[in-house]
Amino acid sequence: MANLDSVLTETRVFPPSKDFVAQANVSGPEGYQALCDEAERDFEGFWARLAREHIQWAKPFTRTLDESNAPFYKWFDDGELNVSANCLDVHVDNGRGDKVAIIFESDDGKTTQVTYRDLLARVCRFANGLKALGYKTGDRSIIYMPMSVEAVVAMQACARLGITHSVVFGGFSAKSLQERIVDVGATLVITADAQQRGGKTIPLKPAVEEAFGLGGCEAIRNVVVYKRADVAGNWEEGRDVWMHDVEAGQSDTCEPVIVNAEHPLFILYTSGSTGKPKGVQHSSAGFLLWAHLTVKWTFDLKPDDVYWCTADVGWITGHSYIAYGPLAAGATQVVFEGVPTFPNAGRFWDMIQKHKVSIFYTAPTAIRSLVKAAEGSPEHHPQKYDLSSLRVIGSVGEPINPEAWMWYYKNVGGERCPIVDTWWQTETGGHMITPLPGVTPLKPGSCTTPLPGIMAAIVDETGGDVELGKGGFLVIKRPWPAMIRNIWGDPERFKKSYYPEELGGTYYLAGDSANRDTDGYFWIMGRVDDVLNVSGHRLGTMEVESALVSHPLVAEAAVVGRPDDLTGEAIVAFVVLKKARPDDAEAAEIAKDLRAWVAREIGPIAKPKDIRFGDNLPKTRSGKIMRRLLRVVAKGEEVTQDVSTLENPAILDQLGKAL
Ligand code: 6R9
Repeated sequence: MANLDSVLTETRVFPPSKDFVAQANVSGPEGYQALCDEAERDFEGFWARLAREHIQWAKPFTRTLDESNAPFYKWFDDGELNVSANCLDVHVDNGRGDKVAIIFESDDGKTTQVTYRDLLARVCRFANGLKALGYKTGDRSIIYMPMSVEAVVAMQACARLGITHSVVFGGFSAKSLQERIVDVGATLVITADAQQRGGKTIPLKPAVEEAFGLGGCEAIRNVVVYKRADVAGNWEEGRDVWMHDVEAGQSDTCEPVIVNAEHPLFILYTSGSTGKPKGVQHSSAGFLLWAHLTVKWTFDLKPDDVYWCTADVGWITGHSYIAYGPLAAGATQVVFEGVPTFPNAGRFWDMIQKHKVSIFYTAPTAIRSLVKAAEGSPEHHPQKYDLSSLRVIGSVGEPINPEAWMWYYKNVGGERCPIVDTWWQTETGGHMITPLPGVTPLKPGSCTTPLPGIMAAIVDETGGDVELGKGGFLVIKRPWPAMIRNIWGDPERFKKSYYPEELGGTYYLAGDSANRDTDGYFWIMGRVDDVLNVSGHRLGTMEVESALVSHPLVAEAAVVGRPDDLTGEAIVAFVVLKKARPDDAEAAEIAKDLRAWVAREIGPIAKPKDIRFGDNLPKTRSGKIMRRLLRVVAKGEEVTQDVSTLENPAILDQLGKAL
């Protein structure tokens, strides 16, 4: 993770090459400055111009930004459009129907190509099928699918009908799935019989059955199942239906349903600082605009590029930078079913070579694991592959440490490709602070400078600007089109989480701390709330604590993060059992049990790496758990901080020594 030391000592700077600048969509400091100046001069005019240029409106908007009910901002709100028509029909109608939209590579290395014309036809057939089942605008669907063309078809078909989708990552448990089905009020689930990853077939539909078994899912009328592996399972006639049967006999054309600009395109759940995940609600027009525009700006997308984002559609990155942005921009993109280490650690490099990928977007955690893998198996080192097709490489999800950055730059980018280290969030809808590859001199570990129109700043706890070089809270001072619109069903929580009164109520509070160096570059330090970042996945400490406490043996639990070389942060849980503190052998058994329990409650990504048992937790006299002390203990360091408010200082010793 970037820390203050790296900010102060990182002096390497990598400017873009002249050749790159000469051909870039946003070119040179002048190109960037012109856009920033335009946004400063006429904020609404800037966004209105971009929205007119990048969206095909069924009914043009006349109002750009409505701030009357801030922070519930509305953008382009008397305009109307259809998102799927803007991702598919626009290309087919403009003579680009034969262009490949998706190169799909399966786990076992088979490749299929889908043109824009094919994709449109499939989306239409599926949308018609959903219509025939009675689904319509305003309904909500849950999509619980593996990486596949079908997942993109499902999302786009929902968008075509104005059905608000909520994608649940295939690695999440039945319990997490059930909570989301209930919270979002879904009437439809789209899933697959199984997923294929790392040479294994992992059933998926049984988790849906299990979710139903937990109750509260009675509103679901259909479970549509994509047949991926032909694994037999429970089948409820009348409710369950194969995806191919839904499409069968349907027409290749389906009139897109025109919706308001503010119509919720999707709701995506993410972790916050309390136990319950937040349903981040996104708009149609504002989201689409930014997903499209940032693909052009940040990735410098050109008609001949082959673009590959390795994220899963279960995360925001897979929404903005697989399912919507690249399609709106008319890109040819790779969609990959498998994992980076199967059949060997050269999989990514092999795929870049094979498909002549020119834009590659992945996460620091993947890079770090591949650095390690390349050391262990030199035959799969990226330098053994022809990666000369690459021209832009990107990073997302967590701070990238300068060493991993340098490795990526040298070994994957051939010291030729700019790295776009993109800072953004589920809530922001798209990139916010990132280098532009034809503009920004790069510093390893810094996400550099805000995109034009994004008024990012660092403030203190009262909302006052801090001087350069001093850390503080990262905020966005003005709204932007792709911003979160609400937390589904919980407007109060939306206001409290993102527009706290303490900061004046008008700044968007990102929840990250950051520092700005004397060149104005941003350095993200990590979360300031109780949110952990494990392998680029957001997890609330409260979420993991609630899962632990729901175990019959557990009386109390506190969860903190600890820096980890591979996963960025690792989860450390401090647990007090209802019975006496166990001896080492028993502790190992119970810890194993608790890990499996958390995997069942949330998903395997939430499993604590380290579980320690104590007679109690360090608490203040008023009973508050002192997490800052637990963070020190978790790192294996001596507590040197002030512990005078601590009720039971001896406990620190016990937890420090405990297994
Ligand atoms: C897109 C995404 C958001 C949190 C965010 C921050 C961290 C993401 C980063 C980064 C440093 C980057 N984060 N990108 N930190 N540099 N380039 O990851 O969304 O899952 O909502 O996570 O991830 O802490 O607040 P999400």
